[in-house]
Amino acid sequence: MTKALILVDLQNDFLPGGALAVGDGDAVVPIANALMRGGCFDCVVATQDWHPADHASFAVNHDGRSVGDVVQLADVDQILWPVHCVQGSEGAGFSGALDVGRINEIVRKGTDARVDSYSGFFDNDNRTATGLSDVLQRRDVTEVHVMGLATDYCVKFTVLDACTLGFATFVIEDGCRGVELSAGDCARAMEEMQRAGAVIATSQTYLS
Ligand code: VGL
Ligand code: ZN
Repeated sequence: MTKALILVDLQNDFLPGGALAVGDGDAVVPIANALMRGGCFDCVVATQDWHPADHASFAVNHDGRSVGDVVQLADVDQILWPVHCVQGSEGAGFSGALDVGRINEIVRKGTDARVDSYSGFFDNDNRTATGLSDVLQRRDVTEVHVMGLATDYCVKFTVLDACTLGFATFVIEDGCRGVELSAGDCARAMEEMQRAGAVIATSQTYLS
């Protein structure tokens, strides 16, 4: 068994005060640090939402549309978001509290202006791979343990793809926080991940 810890989008824009803040998002950073220091994983991979300024998931890039509207992008429903995680910006940077020195690989996603990428593995149209699966394969990873932001978007789609790709997949529940646009989104996301074959875990399991 070769185990990877996957840290999803622990970036300033998803933390309190950020452009697309996830409630209590900063609470998961100490958990990520403890897990990295715990020595339980063979490698640590961090994903980074990394959009060009003209990205089509930004409401400002669509005339007459607002944040929360849904449009069609590459034939899939796309929720429009505030401008966030623009390549090279402060908001796209990792949390200053994150122990980035322990990250072995960084995979960037959402770099194509025309299509979004919630999953760390593939664009939302499922046509283009980000490179995460190659990184894991190169390191002979068989088990992925996923935590981060946001439960109901990037964590969920990363976990669902990991299951589809055949990785033994674990979600570290207390290491995740969600956007919760509608009440119950995070609970539904956890159920969906579990139904797809992911095991729901807590950070305690790794730290004791
Ligand atoms: C995310 C919305 C837009 C996420 C990224 O990291 O979950 N959510 N871009
Ligand atoms: Zn994004």
